[in-house]
Amino acid sequence: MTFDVLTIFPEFFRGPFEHGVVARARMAGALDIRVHDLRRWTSDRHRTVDDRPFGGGEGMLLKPGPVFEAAETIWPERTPARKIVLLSAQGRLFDQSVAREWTALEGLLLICGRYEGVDERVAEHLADEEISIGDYVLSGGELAAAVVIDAVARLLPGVLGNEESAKNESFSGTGEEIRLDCPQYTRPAEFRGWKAPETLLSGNHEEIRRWRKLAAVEKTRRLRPDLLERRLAGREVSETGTREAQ
Ligand code: 9D3
Repeated sequence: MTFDVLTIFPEFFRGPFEHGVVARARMAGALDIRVHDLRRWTSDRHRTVDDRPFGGGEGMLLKPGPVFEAAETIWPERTPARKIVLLSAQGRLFDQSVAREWTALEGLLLICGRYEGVDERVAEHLADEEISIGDYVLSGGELAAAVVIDAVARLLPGVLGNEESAKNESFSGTGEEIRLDCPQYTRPAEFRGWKAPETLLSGNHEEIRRWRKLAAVEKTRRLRPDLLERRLAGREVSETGTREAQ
């Protein structure tokens, strides 16, 4: 799968994808990440990518011209297996079910918003989707693009060494068992007077299994009661523990 990123801060992406799972997957050829400097598609002396909003108001917006030109150069052809995504604070919420859906794509082109936003014609006439990673204010789409790439890339075949480990974790499982991972402990068995649960040291695998299930449900109730309430309310729930399109 190929990820193309369109940004006015291409240097931003040096760090996140040069380490860890994504870096190894890249070297193994399981995925490709190409970062493009939006200013490459400007033609004026100052390489202008922004302008003032019509009707007045604070701040500047990304102009549509360079964004459209860039997208049309990067992908001269549109196909259903290639999605153009605008990252913006107004977008539909990104979650694990969206990440899973996108693993089926051949390519994702991620457009990083900046300044006060992006000319709306990008959302209306260029992007297939407008996506936010959560209800908080970032200063631009770059961190969000890195989050989306990480979440999708690690689900691709051949990316995680262990194909199973992507499944047995928080936010997966069937609609019957929506809960977070259980609490986990490692050595030492006692640390600063705090003991690891005895059951986990007992070697009784049946008891360990029951303890883990109970501890996971309790922790979910404490930190994410919303995940359990969705289930009790009997609303339709996807394999990821998130509600599907309503
Ligand atoms: C505080 C400014 N806002 C109200 C006037 C609008 C606004 C403009 C630009 C809010 C955020 C941004 C920059 N954010 C993103 O481009 C962004 C984002 C985010 O802020 N939160 C969650 N996901 C994303 S994806 C892109």
